[in-house]
Amino acid sequence: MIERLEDIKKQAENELRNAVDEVTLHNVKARFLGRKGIITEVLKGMRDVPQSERPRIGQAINEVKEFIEGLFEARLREIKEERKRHILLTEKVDVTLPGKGTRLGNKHPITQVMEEIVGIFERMGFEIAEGPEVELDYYNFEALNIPRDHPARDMQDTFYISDDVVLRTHTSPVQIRVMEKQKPPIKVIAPGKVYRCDSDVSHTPMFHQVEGLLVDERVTFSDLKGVLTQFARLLFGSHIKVRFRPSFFPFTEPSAEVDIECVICAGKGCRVCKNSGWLEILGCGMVDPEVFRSVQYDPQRYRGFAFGLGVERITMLKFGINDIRLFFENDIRFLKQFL
Ligand code: 2NL
Repeated sequence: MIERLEDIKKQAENELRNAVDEVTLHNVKARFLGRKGIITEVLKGMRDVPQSERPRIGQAINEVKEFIEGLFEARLREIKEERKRHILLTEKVDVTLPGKGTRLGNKHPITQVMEEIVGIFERMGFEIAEGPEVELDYYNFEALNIPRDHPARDMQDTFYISDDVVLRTHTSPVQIRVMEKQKPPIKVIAPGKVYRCDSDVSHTPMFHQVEGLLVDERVTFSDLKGVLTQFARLLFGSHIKVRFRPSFFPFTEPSAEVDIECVICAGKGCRVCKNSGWLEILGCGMVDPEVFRSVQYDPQRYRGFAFGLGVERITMLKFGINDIRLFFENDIRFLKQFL
């Protein structure tokens, strides 16, 4: 019996020392100490041991059990240590490597130019006004003296929500709403999205506009020329040449369009300026008395000037972009060129 125990002890020691992972180690332990293990088998053999021998044999069995348990715990610690050492050696981090770097985004070019334009007029003392994009036909057309048979009112040009509701085609209705609520002096700009049923290289169904309105007693066309000339110089540089060319709008009289010397060819004539040497940047004029009557202002007492510009068009001129659709494709390679 004692010899049998010596053999078991040697065999267990040999197997535990050779186990290189936790699973094998646990399996070895189970084979010797488990409920159906070798030691349990040996204990069953105690029946055949004479009474006088039992304490001695029992103690010997316990010693082997404790030896196996002790060695098992020791090996388990060794295997865990070894794995930790292996991880530290193979998975070490080189903290001196350069970082991945976070790429910064930037504002959309339209937003940048919109903010620049709004900023110029804010510094001149204009207040920002906002209003609904889904607008009553009354505010979008009727109050602006745009007649029922005007082409802008055609289904082909305007998105109709119903008979008397449209997507605003300009931000002028915002200014009509301001005049309805406030008495002169009025000095506002209305930036925002506008909608027209149109789509090609220079038109998209949604685009951005900035309109401006100044109303007071004794406002003149010279005031308009001064404000808009200064605006063009601040936006395109103080050297830029500006001209006012007669035009027509239903809501202003007289009306004009403002051109700057072509920024592409410096006035020599090219494709962009259609060989005229000039580029149109905005439309403007003195507020038509009919518009003042719509908002119950006395046209004898008050004068005003107004203007409107397309932000996409100005941005294309400023950055030399030839297709308006690039603004709406959101191709990161295009957008990140405008930092
Ligand atoms: C253009 C021309 C213009 C206005 C907009 C306006 C607004 C009120 C009264 C009178 Cl409330 N006028 N706005 C005036 C002249 C021209 O826009 O070419 N826009 C892109």
